[in-house]
Order: sequence, then structure tokens, then C-alpha cells
Amino acid sequence: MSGPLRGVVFDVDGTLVDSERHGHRVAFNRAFEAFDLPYRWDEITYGDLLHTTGGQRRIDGYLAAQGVPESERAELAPALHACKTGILEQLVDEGVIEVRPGAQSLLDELAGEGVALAVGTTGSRRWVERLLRRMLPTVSWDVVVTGDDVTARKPDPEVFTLALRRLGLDGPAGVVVVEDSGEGLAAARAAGLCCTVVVNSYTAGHDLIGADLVVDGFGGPGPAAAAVLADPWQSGAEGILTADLLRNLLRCASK
Ligand code: XBP
Ligand code: MG
Repeated sequence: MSGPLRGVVFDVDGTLVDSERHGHRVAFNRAFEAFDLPYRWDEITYGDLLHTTGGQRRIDGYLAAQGVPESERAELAPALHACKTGILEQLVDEGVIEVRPGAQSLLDELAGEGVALAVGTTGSRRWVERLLRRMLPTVSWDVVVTGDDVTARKPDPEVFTLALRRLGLDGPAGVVVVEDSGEGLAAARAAGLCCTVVVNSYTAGHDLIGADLVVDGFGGPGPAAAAVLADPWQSGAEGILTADLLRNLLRCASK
């Protein structure tokens, strides 16, 4: 048994849940429709837009690229984002957003071992809390940090440094971040945290240099095993994320 694993901070979108392609993107498009605007984000376009974290910033950046003046955007972007957030809550209630396979069993294992569990997401608290309640009702989170709690979003480390502070931890030692994207990885590294990246169809092509481990899922026994895409520490990862594997990553990374 390697050094103490004090806490694990989980990203939400693209990590714990498969939310972007059929959740957020659909909600953004329905908001554009509700405002009688001609914009529609197809699945490929949305993949590029995901590099701008935070839904309101994503809308604002897109509107700017369409030539919408700042004076108009200052009102339109927040209004569109509020509308989108309401639609996303409906999609959460309809069960459109699913938990990624294997995530629940890792959360249960960590909770069973008394490891602190935190959320560190760029998403808005309104839908994040609703989703955690509905999709992961048995998980008792020690800390939930959302985009509403920070001034700077990923790749800025603020989400993770705030999560550490709220966990009452004096630093990154003994803490692992589980992320899905290049922006999330950059934020974790900027906070000095060990980071495992669980890629999805939108983030498999992201720049993930510096990750302590890259897998394509949380994995599980037999056919549910995840592929290990990068294991710079030769941590012995074998297709399933476990508490002991995260401990081993910490041990390797702290050498
Ligand atoms: C990724 C994000 C989020 C969502 C949109 O979040 O960038 O902003 O795409 O949600 P995560 P909001 O850090 O969990 O990967 O519209 O609520 O911002
Ligand atoms: Mg994410």
C-alpha cells in the first residue's frame, strides 16, 4: 500500500458524465432557436468550441466570431446562457446525460476507503447539483466547486486550488485529479496536482502531454476494461481505475 491518498477531485463534463455532445450542445442549440437566432452547433463544430471552457464564454466567443458587436453580446450571451442552463436542467431530468461506465464503482471504492471526494467543474452550479443528485445520488461529496465559485476557468487552476482549500488540505500532496480534457489537465498541473485523464470522443485528440495516466474509460472487469493510452510512470495500469492505482500514481509522481 503506497502513500496516503487524501482526496480525489473529479471533473464533471466529459469525465463523470457524457454530457457535451447530446446534453450541452443540444441545450445551446435549443437556446439559439428560442431566441430566433440562426446559429446551430453541429457535433464537429462543438468539439472545437469546447476548447473555450464555460458555456457563457463559449457563446460570447462564438458570437464575436460571427461579428456580433460587444455591446450586443454583453446582454445576449448571459441571456442565452441562462436559457441554455434551464434547458440543460430539463435534459438532466429526462435522463439524457449518463454516468460513464465504471465511474460509480470507483467512487464507491474511494468512499469505502474514506478518501475525500470532491468535484471541480467549470459548469454552472444550478445544473451540476441537479445532475449529481439525480445521476449519482449515493455519493456524498465533501466539496463541490463549480464555475460559479471561481473568477477564472480551466485551464486556470483556480477550480482545483479552491477545491483543495475547501477540503482543508494544505497542498496538492496525496490528491489526484480525474479529468477528460487538455484544459482540465493544464489546470490540474498548474495547481501542482497529479492528474489522470479519462478521454472521450471529444478529447481523445487533445494535447495530454504531462498527464500521469491516460485511459479511454474508468474500465471494469473483462470486456469492460479500458485501454491505457499513456502510462509514463509504468504504473502497471490494467484497464480499470482503482484506488490502489491512483495511490501508485501518486507514489510514482512524487519520486
Ligand atoms: C466543461 C465546460 C462547461 C460546460 C458548459 O466543464 O466547459 O462549461 O461545457 O457548462 P468541466 P456551463 O470543467 O466539467 O469539464 O454552460 O454551465 O458553463
Ligand atoms: Mg471536462
